[in-house]
Amino acid sequence: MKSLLLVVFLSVFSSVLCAKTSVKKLVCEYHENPVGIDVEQPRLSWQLYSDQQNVVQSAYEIRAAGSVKDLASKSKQLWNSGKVESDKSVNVVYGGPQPESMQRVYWQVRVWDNTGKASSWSEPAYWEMGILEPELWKASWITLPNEPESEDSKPAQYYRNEFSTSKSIKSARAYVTSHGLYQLFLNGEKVSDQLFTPGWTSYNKRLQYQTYDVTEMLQKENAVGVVLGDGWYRGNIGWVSANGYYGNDLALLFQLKIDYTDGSSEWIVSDKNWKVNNGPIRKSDIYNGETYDARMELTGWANTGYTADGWKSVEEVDQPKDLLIAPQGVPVKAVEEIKPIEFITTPNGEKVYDMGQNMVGWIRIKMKGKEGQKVQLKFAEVLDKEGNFYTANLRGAECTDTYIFGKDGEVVYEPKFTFHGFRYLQLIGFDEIPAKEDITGVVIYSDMEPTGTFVCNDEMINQLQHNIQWGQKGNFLDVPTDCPQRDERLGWTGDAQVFSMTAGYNFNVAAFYTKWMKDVAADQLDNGVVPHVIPDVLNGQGGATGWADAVAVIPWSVYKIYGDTRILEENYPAITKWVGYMNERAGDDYLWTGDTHYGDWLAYATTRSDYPGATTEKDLLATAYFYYTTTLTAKIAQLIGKPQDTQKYKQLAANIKEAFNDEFVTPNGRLVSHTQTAYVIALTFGILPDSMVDDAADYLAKDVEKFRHLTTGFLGTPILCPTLSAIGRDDLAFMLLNRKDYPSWLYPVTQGATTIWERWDGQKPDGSFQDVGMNSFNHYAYGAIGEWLYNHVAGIKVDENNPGYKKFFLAPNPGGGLTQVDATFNSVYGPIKSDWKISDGQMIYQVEVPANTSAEVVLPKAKVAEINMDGDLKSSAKQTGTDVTVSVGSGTYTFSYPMAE
Ligand code: RAM
Repeated sequence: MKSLLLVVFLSVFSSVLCAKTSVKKLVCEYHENPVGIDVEQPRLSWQLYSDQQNVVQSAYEIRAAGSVKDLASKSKQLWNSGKVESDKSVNVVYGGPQPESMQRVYWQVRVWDNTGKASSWSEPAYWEMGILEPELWKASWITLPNEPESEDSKPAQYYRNEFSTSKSIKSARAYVTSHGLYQLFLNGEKVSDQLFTPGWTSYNKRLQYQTYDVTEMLQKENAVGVVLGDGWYRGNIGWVSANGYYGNDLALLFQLKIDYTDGSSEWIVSDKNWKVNNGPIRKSDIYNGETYDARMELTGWANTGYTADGWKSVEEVDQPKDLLIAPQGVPVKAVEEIKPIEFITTPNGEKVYDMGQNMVGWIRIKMKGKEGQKVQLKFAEVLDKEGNFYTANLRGAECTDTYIFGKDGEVVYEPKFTFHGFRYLQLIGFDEIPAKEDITGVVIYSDMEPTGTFVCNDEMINQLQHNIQWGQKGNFLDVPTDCPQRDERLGWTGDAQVFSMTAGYNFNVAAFYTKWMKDVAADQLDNGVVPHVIPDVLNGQGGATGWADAVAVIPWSVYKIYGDTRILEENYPAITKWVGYMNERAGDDYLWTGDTHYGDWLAYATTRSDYPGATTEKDLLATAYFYYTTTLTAKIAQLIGKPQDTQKYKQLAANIKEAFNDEFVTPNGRLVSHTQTAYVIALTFGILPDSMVDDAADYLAKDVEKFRHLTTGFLGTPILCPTLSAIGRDDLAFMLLNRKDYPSWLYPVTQGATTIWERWDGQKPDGSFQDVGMNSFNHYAYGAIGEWLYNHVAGIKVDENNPGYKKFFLAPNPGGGLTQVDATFNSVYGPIKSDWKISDGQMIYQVEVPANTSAEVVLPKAKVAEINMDGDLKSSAKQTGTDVTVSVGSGTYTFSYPMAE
């Protein structure tokens, strides 16, 4: 008895001890301990953890100082927020004195929960400012003088210099950027795992530099080396001018600040004393690949003591420094590695490795050869129907890495400044085919934090989810691209906007989009037109409905997912300019007609004479999007405190709505374009009068019932299942999800797809292909169904009125024969879980709600009296039709009940 009491006492005691809330995951501007930022008022976020239920933050205190040690010293702190009564734990604006260039600020936070108990102080975190004043750029832009003219790609450039340090070093930072791509080496070592630096921005207006903490890498005698490749700056990109869109000359800007322990500091900068040479990388082109001639290797070039015979003196060039910015996005890295699954000799005799996954990056290969021997690696997404290596869909992109051996023997090679989108690797010119172990697929993408998982009991749907996630990995390479393989790979706005909510389930995309939206604003034309691709490399072509609207839709998605209002404020001028443009094009009748658009791009089409395809009139789409973006603008104006604008845009929206209905809708709710896309757009955008919604919903349902398949393209597809669900036709939505014949989401899965295809029938059942002119097998747009899988099928749903998942819905919707779905989403407050399972008619629903949030659980086909749940939840359970809703605070909960038929 005594011992039992002791156990009870101990467990109560320990639960009291654990009951304490802890504070973790401190981030600044969505990054953990970022070094080199230039956000003037950085925002700080943290997460609360507790093993108790219903935990809410009632207050917080932040303190900041110049060192960890000074955090606790009131007199030395830079800032102390004091105890702030607030439940805000995401994006709290730093309120201390404006940090200076290169200043590091340490911070920590403690919170009080709703019982008034204080947490301990969190572990310290920090951020460090970059270079805020252009005058602090002490380095000169340097370049290779008298580079020979060539139509073709030119060799990469190697820059070097040496310097010594005389005293003991406290800290050292390198600040680096380039025209073209760079890789930085110190004393022969690569400084960072970041790839494709300085990243891709609207180079003529915004050019990123990176900051590296190199304190540990410096010695007494040092060598700095930088390689520059063509990249997006002067390589082939877009199709307006094949190469050199931003310029024809590569250039480097490098400066290193060394702080010594005696308080003095020193700058090492790029200037006329640097030397430059060409080396083994003879070509480095994103589309065409890399050519590496090992006979021209500059062994030891980035180390001290290298003689640099034959190197030239650089030329200093006058290039702007006032457009330099610190990165806000997510660095590209080699995030994963995969191994081939099979070696194939094709009917044509090609030697091919199958990597088993359509991936983006390159191959690292261990191989043998003889001096002067040339071997080539070629890349393809698919094999043709005979099983041969198929590259026609890469269009003009050569996608070939060429290696020439410098001497007899074995080498390990991987390229530096190119990437390929491929599943199959062809080996050409080898005497001996390297073994499987010697081939590695290096998978590169913006290293976003994975935030979502969706797993169900249907393997084909799981494969679809896998394909959606790999589509995102392959196309989130500093900018959201349409595809990663052919001579395109551009930041297409339409694709990005339809996919943005899905993207935000799979990975944390807040920082990624924050950066890209700045390029959208930078490249917007004076008249408000948003270019089709961002960064704009098509000379300002733009202004297409559903594409240009990315300017409003993506900030709105980021607001919903992360509760971020700053992105709304920052993009508001660009958003209103775009609405202004549409308004002008529409004119007095509020109908936007007659302009050129992509429309419901790649919608279902046939050659059958009695049914040519599902063409939705572009004027209808343009006017509908004009309405939708105007309604978003009204909401955004409201949120950022512009009530007059809210009224203005509400009125404009009302005018467009009236005009739309007069022009495109019959009195019985039939749309002039009687297509699935027209109906889902009209219903989801809320452009129809209430009295017509049921009729329009009926038309939509009848159309789906008639075809028993989707007929939608880029604009309709993302909202097809959501709209069917919203009108109460989950049966049809699941029917479409489960369909395996073309056109459907699962048809590519039946064909072995490992990414989302650009077209519903990229490869036909007989193995033949769609039009080679446009047939990517890694295009994420149709993957936008992912949002519905997460928010409807799994049930993790954001509440737009309480953005960032401060309050959200857990509302699963079993259907389509699924019996189990397990989903997670790592929100800015912490992990959310929604797992449901039906067995023998019994529903078991397990959820997790992070601390400092709450959720409305919606249990389908339930009766209050029949639900097993925590006793204290019963009182809040409400029967609404066939559902029961229960309000829950943070914690984990299980509900089980017999599901009504
Ligand atoms: C194609 C792109 C992209 C699409 C445009 C309209 O070239 O691949 O996906 O947005 O066309």
